[in-house]
Amino acid sequence: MRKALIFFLVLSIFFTNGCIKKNDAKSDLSVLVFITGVVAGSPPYELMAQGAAEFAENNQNVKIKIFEAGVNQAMWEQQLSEIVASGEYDIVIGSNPSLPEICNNVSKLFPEQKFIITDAQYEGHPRIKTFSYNQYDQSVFLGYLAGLVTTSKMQYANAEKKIGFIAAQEYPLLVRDMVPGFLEGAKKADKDIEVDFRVIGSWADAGKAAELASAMINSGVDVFTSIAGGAAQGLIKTAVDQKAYIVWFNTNAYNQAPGLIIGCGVMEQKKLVMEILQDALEDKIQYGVSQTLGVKEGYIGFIFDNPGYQNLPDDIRGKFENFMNNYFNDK
Ligand code: RBF
Repeated sequence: MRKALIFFLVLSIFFTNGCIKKNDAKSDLSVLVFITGVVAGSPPYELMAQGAAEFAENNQNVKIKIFEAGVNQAMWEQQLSEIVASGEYDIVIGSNPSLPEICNNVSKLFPEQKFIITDAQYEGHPRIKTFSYNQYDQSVFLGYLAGLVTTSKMQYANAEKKIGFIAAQEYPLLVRDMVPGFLEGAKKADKDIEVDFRVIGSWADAGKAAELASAMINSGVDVFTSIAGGAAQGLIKTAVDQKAYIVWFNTNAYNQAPGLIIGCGVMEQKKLVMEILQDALEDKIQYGVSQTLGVKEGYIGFIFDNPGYQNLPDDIRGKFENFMNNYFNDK
């Protein structure tokens, strides 16, 4: 009888401990990836979706749901509220400068919900964590490369010192950091270079982007960049048809127009998303604070290892690599 009692006691301790351990370790993580637009054609969203999917593949206890909210920005807050209302997700992750305000509003209705947002800056909210990329850095070095090419004797470079920037929409990060950075970088190659800046008014209208690019080529632009999501396909098409060069933000796009896309930057968004999810799993996210990640931190870079870049004239590559080695160390 006593033996049976001890056996029962040991068994019950074993099971209780097991249960407590399971709850304490909080080994399951349910994640909503809230895409403020559509994934295809938008580097920040493609990289975020890839990072989350790969992390979930490697961690069976992590479940992700990728939700595309579409390009109608007026609908994003309501869509997010409706999903969060289910209470299904431990964290929501997203990537957009406009998300903190939206999450702050959603948070008033669902105060327990946690949000982690990249490409945004927001401090002081106990359930919102943000990471911003130093896009000024990337704009400066892509602008410098564009400046070297527009003033070169390359096949499709003309005598005008004019480069182009096509944006889907104006927003603070773009008008305060990216366009000025691009111009400043170009002026480091030649102080007389001008930037022709145009706005499409849509993240999806490739036809309008193509039209703008064509008009800009006619006015003397020979090197472009863009921040336009899927609409940037129109720029690529025009550059291929009418022969102009492109420097590309955030991701490897060299093979979309070989010989014309001559420089690609990178944002390490996939790496960051995987790190975020690992930290979330271990309950190590510091909510309420924002972190900025740039070249020095290893989250903004340039893809040298591609014929699209390697086939540029030696003197251009020499100057560009010198710039990359010195500029970010001296700053
Ligand atoms: N970037 C994209 O690549 N695709 C998009 O659909 C997109 N939509 C945006 C909507 C808003 C309201 C804002 C403020 C930015 C958007 N961006 C988009 C820009 C993106 O967040 C990022 O700043 C740029 O891609 C530069 O890295």
